[in-house]
Amino acid sequence: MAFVFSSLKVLPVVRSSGVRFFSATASRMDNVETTLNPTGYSVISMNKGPANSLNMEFIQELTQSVRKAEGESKGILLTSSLPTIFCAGLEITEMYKPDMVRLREFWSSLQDLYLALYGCRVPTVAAINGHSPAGGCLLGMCCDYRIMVGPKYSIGLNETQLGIVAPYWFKDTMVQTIGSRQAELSLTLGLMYTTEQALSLGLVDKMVSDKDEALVEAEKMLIALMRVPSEARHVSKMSIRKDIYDRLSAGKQEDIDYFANFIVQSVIQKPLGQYLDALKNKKKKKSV
Ligand code: CO8
Repeated sequence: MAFVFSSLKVLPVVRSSGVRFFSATASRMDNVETTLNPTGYSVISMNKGPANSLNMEFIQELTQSVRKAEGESKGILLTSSLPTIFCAGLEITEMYKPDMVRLREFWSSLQDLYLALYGCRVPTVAAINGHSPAGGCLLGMCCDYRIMVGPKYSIGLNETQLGIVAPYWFKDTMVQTIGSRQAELSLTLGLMYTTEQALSLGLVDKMVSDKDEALVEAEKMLIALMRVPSEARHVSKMSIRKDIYDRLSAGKQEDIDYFANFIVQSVIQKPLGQYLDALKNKKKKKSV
């Protein structure tokens, strides 16, 4: 049995593994729950049913949560409150027949989330407890270490399967994670990998059998990272990540312009609409 501190009240929380997981409730937004663990790190849990798809408001909540956790705690554990989905990537309806003003703000918000997480000053570990396509995979790759539940879930940058193209900063982050050759194969084919495949490619660092185990392993890695002198750890991390981080920081506006012009082309809108229909029809097929 473990305990959750809520408004200074200690509340018991039972975990199926019996792991003692002490935490203090810090804040709750519409779709993001953040708890402060007494070990000193924040657990940021995405909770936007049914799939944690990233619409603009959710993205902004996540950025706020990451920045707050970075300022107020010693590390971040990113996970999902949903049972089988870590994050379904970008909310496709944000990009299909979009309102142009919102589209630009949506993309700017995503850039901010990326920069906040990718360059985060405190250690970040993703406990990927379900499917993690496209933008979900990106969130995982932004973290310093990835633990994924297997074997049944999938992860990858599948953008080309939707008829869209992973932006250069998605691509560069993947190249940095799994190397140029595998990233090229992965992006051109729009591959989704099983947890086992992702592990063998280095797309994730550890495979576990359930979420409780993922949380335990994530805590171990966070403690190890938190023990390293923080400035040296962060400067080392950014010495690897700086080029991608700086290129996007300096080129945000140009990237927004490119995205906004790209996404509205009929050659892009058409397959996107078809993909969206296929997603919706999947439910109808399941129910017959
Ligand atoms: N956007 C909107 N709705 C979604 C999304 C999404 N990304 N993913 C799932 N949903 C919805 C489904 O339509 C469904 O809605 P409803 O209940 O109303 O029918 C609900 O969420 C649940 O989905 P499923 O029934 O499919 O749930 P499953 O557990 O069977 O499957 C998956 C979960 C594997 C996550 C599956 O939903 C899936 O594959 N979703 C699509 C994921 C995807 O392809 N995302 C890519 C988005 S694009 C992106 O992130 C980067 C874009 C970069 C743009 C660059 C342009 C230049």
